[in-house]
Parts: sequence; C-alpha cells; structure tokens
Amino acid sequence: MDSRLLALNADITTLAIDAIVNAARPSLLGGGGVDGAIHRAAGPELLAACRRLGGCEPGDAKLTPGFALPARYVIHTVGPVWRGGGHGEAALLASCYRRALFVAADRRLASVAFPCISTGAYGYPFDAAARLAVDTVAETLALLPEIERVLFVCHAERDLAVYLRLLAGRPL
Ligand code: AR6
Repeated sequence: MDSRLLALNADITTLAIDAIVNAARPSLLGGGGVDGAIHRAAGPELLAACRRLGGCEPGDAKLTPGFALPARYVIHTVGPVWRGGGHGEAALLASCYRRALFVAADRRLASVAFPCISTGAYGYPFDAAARLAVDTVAETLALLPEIERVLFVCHAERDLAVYLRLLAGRPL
C-alpha cells in the first residue's frame, strides 16, 4: 500500500494539517456528527463562507479556509445516503475521495485528513466504505505525486482496526 496513507483515531478538528475534509450535507449549512464538530471548532465564519458556496452536489467537493481550526482549509464533500447499495452509492462515495484530493492538489496542499464519509448518519456499511476509501485514495494518489500525506481519521477503536487491516493488505 502507498506509504503516504495513514490511519489513526482522533477528533479531526484537532489536527494541524493543510486540509481536513468535512462529511457535509448538500446545503453545506452545518449539521450533526463530524460536520457539527467542524463548524463548532471553526467558528461562525465557516458558516458564512459555506453560505457563499451555494451548496454542493453529492460526490463533489468545495474548499473554504479553516478559520479557527488548526487546519488551514476545510474541503467540504457530500457523501451518498445509503439506500441499499443499488443507487450509485459506491460511485458517489469514490467521487467524494477523488474530488477532495483534486481540490487539495489544485491548491498545492500536501496533507489531507478524511473522516469516514457517509458511515454515520448516512448509514453506509463501515467495512465497505473503508475498503472503497482506501482503494480510491491509493488510485488517486498515483496521479497526484504532490500530495505527501493522507490520513484516515477514525472515531472508534473498531473502525481504526478495519483501516489498519486494509492498509496492511490483510483481509477483513
Ligand atoms: N472526528 C472524526 N470523526 C468523527 C467526528 C470527529 N470529531 N465526529 C464524528 N466522526 P457523520 P455522514 C465520525 O454522521 O454519515 C451530518 O449531519 C463518525 O464516527 O458525521 O457522512 C451532515 O450535516 C462517522 O464514522 O457523517 C450530513 O447531514 C463519520 O464521522 C450527515 O451528517 C461520519 O459520520 C452526513 O452523514
């Protein structure tokens, strides 16, 4: 596996890195889960900046400054709502990871931290989402040598164990 990929357990809002990715909703106007945590930590300027973006389609990604966060930027992406797997969910989730990395590379950002997009309120089965995340990021990084580090930020020991197995090339 690409040595630029790492997984860890952390609150993503505490990371001092070029960009953290937000698992947002299409309005980009805040919500619960990691989205709520990012807005609380970044302060009200983030909501004002998101308002100016005019929303985001599922599978797309848009950039704002990080404001009060230790991260320089936030890349907002909108994952798919899990509806059983037959509604293009995998293609949309892969697009979130790909688009976020291209947005980062366009800004010459070298380090990006992802939460486990769609695996909370949006209900995507965790192991399948993690496998898709690792495969998509590895494929995309092959096109983006300027990106030096990608973190998969988990929020539970069990979730981290899944990522560590995938990154080690072991079966789940
Ligand atoms: N740091 C890292 N990971 C976190 C944190 C945190 N501080 N908090 C939660 N997670 P979710 P979704 C993990 O529900 O499924 C929002 O209301 C969590 O354990 O935040 O994409 C939006 O506005 C889970 O693995 O995002 C949307 O409406 C992961 O973050 C909707 O939820 C994603 O869970 C998006 O749903």
